[in-house]
Amino acid sequence: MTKPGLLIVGELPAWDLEALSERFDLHLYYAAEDKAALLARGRDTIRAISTKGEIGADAALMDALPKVEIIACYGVGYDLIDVEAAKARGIRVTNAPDVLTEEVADLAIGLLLAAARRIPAADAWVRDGSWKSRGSFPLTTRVWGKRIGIVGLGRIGAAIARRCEAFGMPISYSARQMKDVPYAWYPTPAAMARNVDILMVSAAGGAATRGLVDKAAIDALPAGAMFCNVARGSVVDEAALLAALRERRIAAAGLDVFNNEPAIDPEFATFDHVVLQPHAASGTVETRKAMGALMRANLEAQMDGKPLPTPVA
Ligand code: 8YV
Repeated sequence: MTKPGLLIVGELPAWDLEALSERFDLHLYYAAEDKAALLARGRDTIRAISTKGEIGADAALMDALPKVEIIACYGVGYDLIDVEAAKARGIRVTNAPDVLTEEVADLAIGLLLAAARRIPAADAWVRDGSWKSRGSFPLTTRVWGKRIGIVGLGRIGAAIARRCEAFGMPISYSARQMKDVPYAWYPTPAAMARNVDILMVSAAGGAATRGLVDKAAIDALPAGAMFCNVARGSVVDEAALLAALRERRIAAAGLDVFNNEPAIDPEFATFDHVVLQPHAASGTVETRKAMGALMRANLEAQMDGKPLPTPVA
């Protein structure tokens, strides 16, 4: 029996490609020099697309592959998949929620500690001999006990909040609706910002949250506040963030996500009070294996005519 075609839009680990190749005929879009030719070749046989949160899938891709039945996202955020276009074409969409929640929350706390305690700079201080030649590293900033405001208290935001409880941090959150949690609620990041020492962004991306952390929110942060984003660059007014970093109104920041990844605004790399990550919050072997397995389960369920484990459309 011929295997159904699967378009792999973004690079996946070898273990996923190997497992997927048992059920599918793989078309590696990311590796193809002539992408149009690859799509033309697969036009009649490609029945599924695997994509990533940071790549998505647009209507033009769907139109190039009229036999596609499912787009499976290797990630929880599917904001770059044109879900309306998929629905209009009868294409199912799935994501990979839950399996990465705790991992992303871990990196959020790690970024916060790394930025506040200047862990990368202190590491360099030891390596380059500054400890010996210049003495003690300059004093840094405390994290435990500081007031944190979490933008978006979904699965990941709640996992970050649980960790912050252990750090003795008074917790606030901004969300459209108040939730049944023992934390202070604000309807917007701007309303919350003046009352926190740390702003942590963990809201889903997409049109509904574009620029949610606006200039008003960033400018309302107390002088010396800290900032962290493990969500999407699009959720934050990046020009306002850059201005606050430039003027050191934000004293430390940990950023995993940006606009225009991976060609991010080069000014971020000029700041010594910012710790940068290459959109890696879910990037452990354990979690990526779980994400890959869930994506495969969705793809295989569609081919077998079974209910999809984690559909979003
Ligand atoms: C990426 C993410 O998808 O899950 C998400 O929404 O942003 C990440 O987990 C991951 O980098 C896989 O490409």
